[in-house]
Amino acid sequence: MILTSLNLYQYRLPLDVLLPVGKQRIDHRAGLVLQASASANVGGEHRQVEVEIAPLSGIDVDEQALMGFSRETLTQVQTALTGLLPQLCGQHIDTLLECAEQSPYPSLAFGLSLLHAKLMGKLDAIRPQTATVPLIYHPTDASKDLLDSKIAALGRNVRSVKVKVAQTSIEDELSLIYGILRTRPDLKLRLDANRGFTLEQAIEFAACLPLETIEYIEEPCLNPHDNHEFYQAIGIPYALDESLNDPEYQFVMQNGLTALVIKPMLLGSIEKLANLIDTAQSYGVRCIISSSLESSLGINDLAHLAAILTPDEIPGLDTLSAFSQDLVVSSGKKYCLTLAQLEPIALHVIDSTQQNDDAAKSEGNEFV
Ligand code: OSB
Ligand code: MG
Repeated sequence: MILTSLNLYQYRLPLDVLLPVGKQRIDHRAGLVLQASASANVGGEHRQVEVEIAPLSGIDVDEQALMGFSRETLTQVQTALTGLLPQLCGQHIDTLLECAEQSPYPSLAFGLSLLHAKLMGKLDAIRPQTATVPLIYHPTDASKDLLDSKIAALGRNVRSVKVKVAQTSIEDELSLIYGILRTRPDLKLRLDANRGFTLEQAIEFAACLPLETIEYIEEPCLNPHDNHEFYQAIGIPYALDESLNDPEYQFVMQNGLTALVIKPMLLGSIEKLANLIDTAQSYGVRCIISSSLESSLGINDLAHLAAILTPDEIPGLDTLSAFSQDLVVSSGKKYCLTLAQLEPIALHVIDSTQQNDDAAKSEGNEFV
């Protein structure tokens, strides 16, 4: 298949409630949508697909730079893409994979590899994972009643919830956790400390937790080298999230490591993700595909990818409720922005002289 058109758009969506990015909060999300068309050489099968490319960087509600997630900025990715798209137009779709492997930007590598997978129809064949793990956190403005009603409203099919900890005080957070378990004693908890505790604090906090209800705690310690000692002391297994964002990260099995929280937009190409998942699972470590706060377009693709890459796990994709509108793909919100409503950054159509003979024979008229 040959890439026949590539169109790049920018989006910016306000959030109805603040979303946590580690310990920081954001009130909007911005990113890119890349739309590609491709045609088969012979037979003229034609496909058009879109992907979201949205590095998790930028500024938080206090105008501080977001730290610890994407290293690349949206502008860097946009500049890289603007240079790449004219070269890609007219090329075989496998060129997308070469560009993905060469890109220094994980968000771009992921986006290009996803574009390839979607053009190949690889995401169509599978029903997306619809179960999710509700995310519970204390938005600074939310009352306790609001949180209580969210917990009471959780479906009976919900088995686990993810709770942000190391955000307020140990007392408040323990009372939140015990409150959840009082309402729903059947729930298992995935806690996320985002490296917010010293080793001593992590131990003090975890010592007060009902052990058997905790699936794991994500990044318990400020210094990840302490995670293993945390496990020795308390016996609650931990998961890695921020650690995977280090470009030098290599999987190493450690005592107490039970899961990797995999955020594709922060990590890179699907091939790289699949290799990491294979390695981790060979050590019995679970892999939980998770949101980097993408819009409905990106989340929908992650739900498909999760069904393919981690069919036995429920992904962590419960971050759409904060979005005011859907983007390109409906998740059931009242408004769904279409590409026509977005700001185009670059529009490329194959030049008829670029087409090879086969493509010209089967699809020629379409490109003039
Ligand atoms: O701390 O795990 C985090 C989203 C963006 C950035 C950081 C985090 C998250 C999430 C996603 O919590 C939801 C999930 O993992 O279930
Ligand atoms: Mg986390």
